[in-house]
Amino acid sequence: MDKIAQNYQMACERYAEIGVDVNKALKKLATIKISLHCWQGDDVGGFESGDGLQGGGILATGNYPGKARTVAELRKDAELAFSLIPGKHRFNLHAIYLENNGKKVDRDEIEPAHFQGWIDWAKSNKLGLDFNPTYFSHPKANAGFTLSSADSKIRKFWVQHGICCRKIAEAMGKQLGSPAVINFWMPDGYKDIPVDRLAPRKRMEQSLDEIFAEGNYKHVLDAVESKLFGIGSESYVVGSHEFFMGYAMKNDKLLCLDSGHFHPTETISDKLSSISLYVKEMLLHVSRGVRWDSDHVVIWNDELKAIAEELVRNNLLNRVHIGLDYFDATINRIAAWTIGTRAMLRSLLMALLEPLAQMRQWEKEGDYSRRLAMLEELRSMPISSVWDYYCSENNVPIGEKWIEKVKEYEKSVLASR
Ligand code: RNT
Ligand code: ZN
Repeated sequence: MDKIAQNYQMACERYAEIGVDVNKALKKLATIKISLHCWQGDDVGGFESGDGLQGGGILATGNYPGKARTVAELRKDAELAFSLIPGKHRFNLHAIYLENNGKKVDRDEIEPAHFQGWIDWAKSNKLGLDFNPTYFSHPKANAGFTLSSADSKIRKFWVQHGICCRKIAEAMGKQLGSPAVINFWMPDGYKDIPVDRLAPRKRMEQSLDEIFAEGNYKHVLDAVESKLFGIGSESYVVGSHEFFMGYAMKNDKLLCLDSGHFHPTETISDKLSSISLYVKEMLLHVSRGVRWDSDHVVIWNDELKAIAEELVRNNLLNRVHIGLDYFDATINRIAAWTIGTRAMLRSLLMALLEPLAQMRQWEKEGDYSRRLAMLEELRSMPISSVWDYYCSENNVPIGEKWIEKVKEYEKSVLASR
């Protein structure tokens, strides 16, 4: 028996002592798909015109060399990331990642054909696809309002964009045999104090209603994402948490919770159980807020652990779609994908390795001492032996060895970009 298998054996015995079946946990883990966000690969630039990220209340900082400049490069980079992450997952595209063959195609004209290359690529890589309309980096978004614009021409333009995007998502979901989650996030808001907080929200509601009234799609899951504030929308964001929670509940949509979109001490982990009572499905944008920024690379911290615990403990894994959302341009972008996804999966594994029934029993009986003691002990149980075994079974590098693969690629491919 090799070392990995030996350590795994010992870990299984240790977990069995506290009543946890490791094999069962790994079987469950293998069914969980994470949606990797394409935009970490090129700092949210897209392939519309080559001008890169503009406005929209989000900002990618850093200029680490080697970012993907073409669809082909982005696919190659993503393939490397997927080869370093155990399991089969999904890829999450934005509308600005279309293939337009050098011709300008405006956002209200995009079609499934512009994403057929992505669909074919996903099929051959056994990936699911998710999608997002892009309501930023566009002259018609410069005034700070899109779907809630008071200018009816602008509002109509963006409604049409939403309609086009749902058609594209339907093509993705249908051809790949797995529904595409399409997430609506609009940056609309004011830098300074507005005197009419209601009118833009009414227009936003109307626009969304118009978009969702079009088409009867069977392979699309519509999600709406809230935000507290953005760069340039510090005082007011039209699509606040209350706005979108209400919209999702009323219209039977998925509510998207981005972990970087709340007050600094407010966590999304505590929201999942409550929201699960009122909306059927949710989308997560797992991210990491740091001071004003909502988009640092996800790491295995307490909030990530807590999110995974809530999903597992409340049996939400089949109702919550897990996507990642961050963009760091100061480190290797493939490393950024890999670090965040491996952290998410390890958190889920840790949550699956809890003696839940036992801890719930203690809680019911009021034995909070045992509950707290076990929660502490669980942190240093041999999860890494289980994780290493899982990686080896899935033919991906063990431990920190994946970094070497990224470094080799950096020398052989990224250096010449
Ligand atoms: C922005 C939102 C949104 C974007 C992506 C690119 O604050 O989180 O989800 O990050 O759509
Ligand atoms: Zn987000």
